[in-house]
Amino acid sequence: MTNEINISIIGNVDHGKSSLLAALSNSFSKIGLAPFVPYEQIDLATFNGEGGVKLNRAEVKIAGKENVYALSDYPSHQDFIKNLVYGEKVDGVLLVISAADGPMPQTREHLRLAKKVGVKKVLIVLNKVDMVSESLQEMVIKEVRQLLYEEGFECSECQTIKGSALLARKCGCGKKECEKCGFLFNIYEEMERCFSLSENRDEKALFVASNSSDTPFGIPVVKGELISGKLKKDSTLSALIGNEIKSLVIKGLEVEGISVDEVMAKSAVSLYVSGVKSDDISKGDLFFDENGVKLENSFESLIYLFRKEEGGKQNPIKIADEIEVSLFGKKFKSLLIHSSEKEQVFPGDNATVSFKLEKDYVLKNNFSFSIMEGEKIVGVGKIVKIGE
Ligand SMILES: Nc1nc2c(ncn2[C@@H]2O[C@H](COP(=O)(O)OP(=O)(O)OP(=O)(O)O)[C@@H](O)[C@H]2O)c(=O)[nH]1
Ligand SMILES: [Mg+2]
Ligand SMILES: [Zn+2]
Repeated sequence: MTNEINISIIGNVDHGKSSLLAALSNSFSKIGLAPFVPYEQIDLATFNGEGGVKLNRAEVKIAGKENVYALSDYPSHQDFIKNLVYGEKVDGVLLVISAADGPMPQTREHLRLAKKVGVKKVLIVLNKVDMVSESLQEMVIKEVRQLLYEEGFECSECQTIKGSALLARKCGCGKKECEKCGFLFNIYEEMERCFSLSENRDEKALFVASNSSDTPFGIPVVKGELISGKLKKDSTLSALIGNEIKSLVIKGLEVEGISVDEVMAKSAVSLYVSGVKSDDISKGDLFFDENGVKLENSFESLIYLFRKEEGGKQNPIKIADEIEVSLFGKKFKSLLIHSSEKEQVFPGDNATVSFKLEKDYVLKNNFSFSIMEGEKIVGVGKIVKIGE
């Protein structure tokens, strides 16, 4: 089984992120490890994503020996943040730094946000080396290392790679010996070495119910999505049903109408279960493969409020505001109880804030949620810590 490892390409505007992804795609397509995606398509990336939230990103998958590296580039800073808090978990980042400019404010902000959502590995790519002398390049690398240290990435043991994305993209020969394209292979090897373990991915099963009904024989069948881990026939799960945790047994599993003994994450599944009634199950109920799941009602999160152009709110939010959040499609009234950096969070801003839900739910790090205003999604968030 190949693991898919999610890598975000980050860095200041214009430092060469899209050029790098285009160069990687071009070269690795020549040796059959990636599809060819032209620069223009990467640069303008549009992608309609999860749960009604529009996520723009360009993705190129490069096959490694055992893993597939899904590399994502974002057309704007806002898209990067939205993806970080609402997209799939980021396992590592390629930090693109222009040797001609050095680290910039957005470089720091990207790192700070990545750190907040649990990213541990950073691979530095010093780009645009065609523009400056070697001694200047070394100075910039020192500055970047200092920045990583300041932002708490001192344990990221990835090596720094230098090159010119523009020259490599234009050559695109796909040869390791090439003076221009060779560094892309160094990046590839470093990804294999540095990103091969997606250590902090939760492999426990988590299933989210979307609806349920009864079979003619009276057995409840629950449709939903397996978000992580795997499910097996005849296994027991803990389920949050209404306000209680119950135990249920999987009597049967179906994927696309076909009965199976086991399913892996990311599948739409129908579960035949015993131990609950179909009437008790509603959208957003969670099933887990672990014992001792605790119910909680408060968490700290990284949030991003949409700008007006993205369909956001008019006003900022602040402590003591009553805010509706939606977790897996289940809506909760909640209170904003703490904000660590800002008193008010304006549309277009990101912030670390804590919420207290009106009732308990199963809460875990990395759960994404949306911030609602009536039926409209006006922001997104990701849980980074449980409790107040
Ligand atoms: N000289 C030189 N120019 C480069 C290099 N890499 C990228 N560029 C140029 O820098 C500019 C920005 O490159 P992009 O790849 O679009 O940068 P980006 O980081 O994706 O920019 P945004 O998406 O706007 O944040 C373009 O004009 C590129 O041609 C390089 O290695 N050397
Ligand atoms: Mg770009
Ligand atoms: Zn080449």
